[in-house]
Amino acid sequence: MFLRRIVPGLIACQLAVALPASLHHFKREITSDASRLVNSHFDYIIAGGGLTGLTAASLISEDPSVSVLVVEAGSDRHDDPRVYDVRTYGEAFDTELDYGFQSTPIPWREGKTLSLVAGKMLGGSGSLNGASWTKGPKSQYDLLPVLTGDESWSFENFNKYMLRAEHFNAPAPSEVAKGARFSLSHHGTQGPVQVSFAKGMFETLQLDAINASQSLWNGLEINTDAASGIVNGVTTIPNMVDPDLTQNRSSPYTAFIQGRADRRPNLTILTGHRVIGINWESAASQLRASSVQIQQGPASTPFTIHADREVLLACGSMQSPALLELSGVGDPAVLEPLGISVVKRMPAVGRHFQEQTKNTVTFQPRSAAFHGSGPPSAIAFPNLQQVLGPALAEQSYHETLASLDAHARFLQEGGFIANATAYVPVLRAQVDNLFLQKEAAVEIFYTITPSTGTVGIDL
Ligand SMILES: Cc1cc2nc3c(=O)[nH]c(=O)nc-3n(C[C@H](O)[C@H](O)[C@H](O)COP(=O)(O)OP(=O)(O)OC[C@H]3O[C@@H](n4cnc5c(N)ncnc54)[C@H](O)[C@@H]3O)c2cc1C
Ligand SMILES: *[C@@H]1O[C@H](CO)[C@@H](O)[C@H](O)[C@H]1NC(C)=O
Ligand SMILES: *[C@@H]1O[C@H](CO)[C@@H](O)[C@H](O)[C@H]1NC(C)=O
Ligand SMILES: CC(=O)N[C@H]1CO[C@H](CO)[C@@H](O)[C@@H]1O
Repeated sequence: MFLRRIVPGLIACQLAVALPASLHHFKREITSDASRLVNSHFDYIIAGGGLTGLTAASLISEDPSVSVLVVEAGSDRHDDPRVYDVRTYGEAFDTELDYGFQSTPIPWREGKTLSLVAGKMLGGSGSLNGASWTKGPKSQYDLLPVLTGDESWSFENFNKYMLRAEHFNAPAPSEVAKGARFSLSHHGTQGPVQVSFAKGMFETLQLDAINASQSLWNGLEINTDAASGIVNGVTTIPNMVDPDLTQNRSSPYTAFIQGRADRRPNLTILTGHRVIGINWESAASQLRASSVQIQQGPASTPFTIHADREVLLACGSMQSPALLELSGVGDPAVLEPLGISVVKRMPAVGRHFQEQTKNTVTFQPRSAAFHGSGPPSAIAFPNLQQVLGPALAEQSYHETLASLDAHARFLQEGGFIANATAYVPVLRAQVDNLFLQKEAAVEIFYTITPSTGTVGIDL
């Protein structure tokens, strides 16, 4: 899941030679009023003020000699309890804080659709997510250099930045007694994102769940710190929340903008406006993103803001590709029937989308003594040998390998991927990682919800 979070996040459209810096400049502000911005110039325009957009805005605007504009479709909702109180997880879904995307009907779910939650507000999905501080397995990051030939995508390199983002608050002895475990060497302490164990950590039920996981999945060990890059095991995880009693969400907005980028006169955040297109200039057969079209609502008049250096796309994994397609970058077979003229042929744009599958099972426990207020933090990450048993895992491995080519063709025929032949090695690397490297294959998150009196699992 973490791979999905990082990789598609930031697409630098085009790096151009530095043009003279803008003559206009503004105080750092968050505004929904675009009147002064129409036709203005910024060095960098970031489309989307979610996790990626606000992180990039905070880092780029550290240099006072450049101007940065973030355009965010949603509004600033950091004072809404559905946003700042992570214990209300889920209450923002299917509300005005969520785009409420639906999948196409799924044949193998009797034609039913699936909801794809995506946050529509400053902070994006980073303002409504579960706030779990987890990382993917090191062995999976380390597949990226193998597949791309670029060493800079290794876990070790990624982890430098993950550590730099983090401000870890070590658990109190009382939290350790409830199962909080950590090893300081796997945490950063100087970054803006507050990472803390739940003050209202559930005790008995979570310790029972950890114990039950170990007896159910043979060989599942207690993982002392899932932030190490070793994920397989059962553990308790910290959350992106402030360490004080309020346990406010440490969101992309509160961590990267509020307090931190406050005194940045060259940073402007325009909320309540969508980027609806990128305008291109061509020079020496290179395309350069020179400005963006912006619109407040479907009935309002679009206007232009100029990007003297770069346009960065940070609209999330669903909407960044859509914006590229609206701007003429994609598969001609998709764009032409829609009357979009093709600026650059890139058949993979809008494909290769993988959502994290999720099922939730809840039930009423025999005793409603929850001993805590949450958020819940016990997770088991068994591997396939533990879930299936060694014999069935071995059999499934061979069956899966035998079906890879056909599966890749099925994905290409359905339009899910651009090129089956190129995709087989990617699938093979994932399958070998799960079966041979015995990497964690399932996330079993133990949910405990005092407000509904239920316990359960998300998996
Ligand atoms: C339900 C849920 C639970 C999750 N739980 C966790 C968790 O516990 N821990 C964890 O680490 N991660 C979790 N994640 C994942 C994490 O939140 C995302 O990976 C992360 O937010 C992705 O960052 P992003 O910048 O790509 O997109 P986002 O944060 O979604 O930001 C995209 C932004 O772009 C804006 N936008 C879109 N289109 C336009 C446009 N055309 N013009 C202007 N603005 C636009 C959107 O309004 C949004 O604010 C969860 C995600 C979801 C959906
Ligand atoms: C927690 O967030 C709320 C809403 O933004 C805010 O009013 C309150 O001051 C915050 N508490 C702390 C300690 O920051
Ligand atoms: C875990 O389970 C074992 C065996 O069922 C039991 O002996 C032990 O007391 C349990 N530990 C906890 C912390 O519940
Ligand atoms: C590029 C740009 O807009 N720079 C401005 C940043 O803010 C300072 C202080 O207001 C101005 O002097 C710069 O011109």
